Amino acid sequence: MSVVTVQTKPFEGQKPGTSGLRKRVKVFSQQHYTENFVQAILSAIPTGAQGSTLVVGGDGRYFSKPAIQSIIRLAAGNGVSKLIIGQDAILSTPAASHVIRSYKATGGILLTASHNPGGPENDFGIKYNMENGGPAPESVTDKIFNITKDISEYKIVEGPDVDLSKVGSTTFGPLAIEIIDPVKDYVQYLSTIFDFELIKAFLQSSGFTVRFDALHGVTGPYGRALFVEQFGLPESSIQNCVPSEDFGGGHPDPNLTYAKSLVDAVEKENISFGAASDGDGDRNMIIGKGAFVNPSDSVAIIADWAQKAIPYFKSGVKGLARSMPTSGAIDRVAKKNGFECFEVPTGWKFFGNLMDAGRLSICGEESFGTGSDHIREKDGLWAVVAWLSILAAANKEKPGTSVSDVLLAHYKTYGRNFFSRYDYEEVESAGASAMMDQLRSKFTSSTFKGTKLGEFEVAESGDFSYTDPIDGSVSKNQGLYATFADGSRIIFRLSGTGSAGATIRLYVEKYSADEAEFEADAQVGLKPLIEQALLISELEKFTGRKVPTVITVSIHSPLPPPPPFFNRRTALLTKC
Ligand code: VG1
Ligand code: CO
Repeated sequence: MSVVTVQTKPFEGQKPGTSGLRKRVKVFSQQHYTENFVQAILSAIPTGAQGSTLVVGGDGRYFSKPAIQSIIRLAAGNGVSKLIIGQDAILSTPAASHVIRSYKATGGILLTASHNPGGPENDFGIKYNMENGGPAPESVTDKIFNITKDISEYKIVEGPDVDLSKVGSTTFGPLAIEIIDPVKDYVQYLSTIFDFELIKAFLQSSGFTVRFDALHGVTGPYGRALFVEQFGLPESSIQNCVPSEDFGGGHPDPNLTYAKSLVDAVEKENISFGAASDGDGDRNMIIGKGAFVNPSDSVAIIADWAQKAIPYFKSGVKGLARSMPTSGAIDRVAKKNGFECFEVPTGWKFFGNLMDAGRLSICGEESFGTGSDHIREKDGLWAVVAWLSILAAANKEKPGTSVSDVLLAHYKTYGRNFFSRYDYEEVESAGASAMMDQLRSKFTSSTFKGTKLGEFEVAESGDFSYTDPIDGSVSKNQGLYATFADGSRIIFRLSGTGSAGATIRLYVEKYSADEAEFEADAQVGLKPLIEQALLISELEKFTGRKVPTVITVSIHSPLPPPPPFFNRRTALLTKC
């Protein structure tokens, strides 16, 4: 088997976004498209592809199988020593992060478009993770993009497809291949972080019931291993746990719209605890009967309970962090407990340096992402088991404590950060950019401070810029924010994970220490703020959109029924 050099031409737009390159399958399946991008990744590996060990896996979505065979040929052509591949091309994003770290690999190539739908008409994605197990920083993704802009050839070794269905070792020409069980190492690792025996005893003895929904994504086998095999729960405690290439035709996004069958089951069957995960297993949603845990609250609550409920944190919490648009609930936990707290741009890649430097233990994003320094990706099942640990600990103190009780107790101690996000998906790119440009000129003007938007007086505003405290790298233009005199905020940013057009995200937040408001509907309290945001942005004028495609609301109500107003798609629905 000898190395063959294949001539190619650059494709436009191979720029990795918030988390890798995401495009329609039709785009990825063009001749040379995937090969160009993978060659750019291999050429951009800081220590070189030659002699490296790479982990390869993903959420198993449509097009993963041909893509992985291309990666094998390219890896061999570029002198990679060894590939560690999840059986059947499967490895959840958190499990891949763990495998990279525990096998001391050079990095990893992850085949996923996360929560985006899959199938021939939908999305595929590829991203590169570094030797710390975390997503490549901007310096590396910029290098990848630059290479794609003038790539003229790539190197492969030709040969037959490799059978990925059996665990064990094989070779492809000069390349060693190890096919691993995608679930075993990860579940074993979680058992060292949490007290599985305690959780099991609580679930077996308290009458507390659980339903986990993998939404046909990659976490199905992981969920079965945890809930059925480890915690001894019945089969009825899991649903949609067989991974499918098109996620059963659904949208593997754990929110109250796409995990509706879970929400309905929790309400109708009186289930105490419901949880769901996204296509690649890094996001999570936590609900109880009549209660939805907003992700910004979830990370704050996990941080608050960590030392007493999770063995991994018994020796201490090093620091906390959140992405900029995530509500300030976690900041309050940090302040009370004397923990350092960081605000980073959107995207998990910004947490890694802080973790590597030993300054960050627990962090999260408002977009259903929660995690810790046990790996370098957000981790859906980790968050679910963290919540079960909290509930086990809370029930030890006071039997009968529900998800709803945990939420209310938290608000009573810290007050409540009301939060909502409006998404305007697949709007025309030019209009979205023009809207952001005019807003940028307002938000960055020196005269904006002190002006009034309705009842809200601007205290601070700008285009968020982040200087990494560890390596000093600067990330500019990370979102337009305005903070008002009463502490509330509005934020606008463009999504970096969409595969067509532009998606505008509007985030609003308001704090209340008034106990009488703790169970209120966030949508009502946030309305004046949302109105001002829409006025100042002139969103309708620039985009033609009257209503968002998705609304995520932070709401807590101890009374059923919770949906359908939590997070809904309106008539403008374009994707499903
Ligand atoms: C979105 C979320 C962001 C998250 C990213 C990847 O990015 O807002 O918080 O880190 O998705 O999540 P954007 O640029 O579209 O707002 V995942 O689970 O899709 O890897
Ligand atoms: Co994901």
